[in-house]
Amino acid sequence: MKIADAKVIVCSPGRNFVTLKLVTEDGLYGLGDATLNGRELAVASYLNDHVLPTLIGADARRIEDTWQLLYQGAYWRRGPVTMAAIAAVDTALWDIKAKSLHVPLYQLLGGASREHVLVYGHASGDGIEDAVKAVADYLALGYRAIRVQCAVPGLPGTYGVGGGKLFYEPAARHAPPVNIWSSERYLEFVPRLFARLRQEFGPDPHLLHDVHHRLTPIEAARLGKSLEPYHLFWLEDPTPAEVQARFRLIRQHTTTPLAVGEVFNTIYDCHQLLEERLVDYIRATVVHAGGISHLRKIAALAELHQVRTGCHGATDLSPVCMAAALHFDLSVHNFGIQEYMRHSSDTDRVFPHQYRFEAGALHPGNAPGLGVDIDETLAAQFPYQRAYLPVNRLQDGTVHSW
Ligand code: EZ4
Ligand code: CO
Repeated sequence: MKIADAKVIVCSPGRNFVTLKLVTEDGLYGLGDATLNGRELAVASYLNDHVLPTLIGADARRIEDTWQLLYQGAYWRRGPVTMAAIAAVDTALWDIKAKSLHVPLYQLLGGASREHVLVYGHASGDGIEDAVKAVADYLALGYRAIRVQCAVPGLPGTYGVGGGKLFYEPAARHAPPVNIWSSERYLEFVPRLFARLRQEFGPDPHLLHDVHHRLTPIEAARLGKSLEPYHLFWLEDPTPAEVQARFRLIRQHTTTPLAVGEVFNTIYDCHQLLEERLVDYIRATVVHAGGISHLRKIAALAELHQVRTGCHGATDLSPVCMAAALHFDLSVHNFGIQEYMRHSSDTDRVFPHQYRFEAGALHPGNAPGLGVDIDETLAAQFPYQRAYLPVNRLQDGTVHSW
């Protein structure tokens, strides 16, 4: 079963997506997501200029061997561009293998470990009462777990405030938007937000919050401690994780569960966090962490240390990645939760998919392979548009993590 054709499809049905399509000599094809928000064409070039010429004629059945060849064979290791490209190849090969065996992918990953996959949605507001209303709307849609972000009084453009839509779109065309940040104001505000939410909704709904890498470890410790009465499902990315040992300090001070890793691209980014049990959920996902093959290794290490998965699933991860993540989520024993931001209707039309939302959960469906396709004719009607993620500055102008 040789790979006969390979192409990268770049389209922008509401936002940019990079999709790899591998076709075998038997006429089967597989898809892989290669989208890296704000740096899309770098991955497209990595695939087109360097990887795809080496894949033509290769055996599509040798998934692990291909992964090792692309990882070790490049000599230059890790990094988001490389790993997104490898992820796309890996995902497309798993799609092909499952299609060739006429089974949904999760059957090849050990079969279903659960009936469906618990997901969380994104509620946000320009003020506390707006956020309360947004959470009520999500509960009415059947969600049982909800991430809540809210504009911090006195700060323009707080992360995660989506303007009442079911998705939050941070990337903007032409130039990076500039947000303004104050950790002092944020730390004073967030406990009041969650106090109000628990007062309104009681103990049942799972509530999550994303700090988006903005605090120092001791500030994060203070926030975790002050949120303990409101028992969050998780507090996400409290501090940047390039230095994994930073999380020891946070851990010494709070029992609020921590989730980290949406920007991780290999097991080497998180082995210490897992081995020292410094986090409770690992957020690495298919497209940015080397595909299904590598993500399974991360999950296996996490399982050893009682850390559960919580795959990234924002709108910039395409329906191809979402489908792949759902097969993974359904199969691994230590699944925790899946992020699920809805896509625009144009995106859903370009990527017809089998996965379905019901009662706060998703199921990947039982079509052979990933259960997701791409309408290439329609995709061609949405050409690439350069876009940038925002940048963040403190009130005095200093650059800060966005
Ligand atoms: O900002 O995916 O938890 N979700 C997130 C996302 C990220 C975007 C970046 O491309 O933090 O919304
Ligand atoms: Co996040």
